[in-house]
Amino acid sequence: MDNETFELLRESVRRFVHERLIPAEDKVEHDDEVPAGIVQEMRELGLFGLSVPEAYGGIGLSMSEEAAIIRELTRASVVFRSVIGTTVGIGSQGIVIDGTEEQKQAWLPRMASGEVGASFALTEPDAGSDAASLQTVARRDGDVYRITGTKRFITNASRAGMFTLMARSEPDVKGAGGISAFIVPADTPGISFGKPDKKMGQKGSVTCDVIFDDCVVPAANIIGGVPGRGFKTAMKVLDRGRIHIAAVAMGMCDRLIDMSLRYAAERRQFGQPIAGFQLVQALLADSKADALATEALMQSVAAKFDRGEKIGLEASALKYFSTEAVGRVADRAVQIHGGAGYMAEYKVERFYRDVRLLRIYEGTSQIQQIIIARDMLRGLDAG
Ligand code: COS
Repeated sequence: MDNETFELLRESVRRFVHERLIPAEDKVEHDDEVPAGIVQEMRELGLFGLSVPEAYGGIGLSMSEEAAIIRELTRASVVFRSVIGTTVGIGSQGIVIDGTEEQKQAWLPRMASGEVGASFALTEPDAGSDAASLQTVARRDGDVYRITGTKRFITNASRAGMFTLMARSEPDVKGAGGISAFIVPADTPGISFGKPDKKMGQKGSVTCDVIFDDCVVPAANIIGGVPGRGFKTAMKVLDRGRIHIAAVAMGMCDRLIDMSLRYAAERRQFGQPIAGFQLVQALLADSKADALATEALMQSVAAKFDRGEKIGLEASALKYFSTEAVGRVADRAVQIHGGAGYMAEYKVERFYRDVRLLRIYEGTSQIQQIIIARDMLRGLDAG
């Protein structure tokens, strides 16, 4: 995208955040729902199509550009990002990265317009961090597969028009090699939903179990058309998703630092603004250092991704660092706000709870550490 058009997009997202999203934050928290009017405005802004290539009706941003827009968007409560998150990220990218031309044409334009939401169905009751141990079965039956299993904590499941679903299609192959990624339309008979999950934070984002009971899906719906490659597709999607999550952490760092700075400058104790005290300044400075380090790492990893280079280790390091960093920033924001930081009215306690999830979803901090260390050790083996 040329610079001028990109800046226009960034500016309209910035305006949307300040004029529409931040004023709606309390209502979303209270109602546990993002208003339909705001979802519609997100469609009109093209936010569902950020990552869909222009050839398929999207805006076709590079990863660096997408990260910048997501950073802008998540200066409002991260719940708003969650509305588009799975369609822009993990739900659609399997098709973008590994899909056949027919699959791209069939699904991407409708995702880009926001007509069809996409969800990513990998996690199961007994397969979280150990994704390759998933048990959902896809049994071949002529030209179709019959899918049976339960997926857990599936974001936007109830809003989705399709699932990118990982299931075990090769009964004789254990582990990762036996898994295929399927496109499962949400209106396929046999799909039902569990109760909406009650969560620590992120009120207004929707997650629940999805139960697939003998769902019949054409064999042509295997992403890329070749069975047994679904785990790799999921891992590629997550590599990219981890850069996107770092942008979410970045946006929330910006917001929390801004709130902390303003509060410290206004709040007076001992006859002066608390920002005048060096112990408060230390908290502000540490948060700024965390944010700048996140920004630098995010930009370099996104640029490397855009150059088509291998980024597995870097994406994990970025996700690990940025989400731990925003956790520290949120904790300091509560501390700077003192008693007010513990009170719902000031929103800091809410954001503190909201960002806790960032260290868990799309791979826990501990999984990121494992990916980083394994890659380092592989480098040693290879000499
Ligand atoms: N890109 C492409 N291929 C990849 C890959 C990546 N980033 N990571 C792994 N693979 C490939 C491997 O090369 C291997 O292929 P071969 O057998 O042909 O060599 C295959 O996938 C299996 O990889 P591996 O042996 O590393 O799998 P493990 O079972 O050891 O698991 C982890 C790897 C732990 C990294 C993986 O299960 C994971 O990321 N878990 C977290 C899941 C997650 O983030 N869940 C969040 C829910 S979705 S919001």
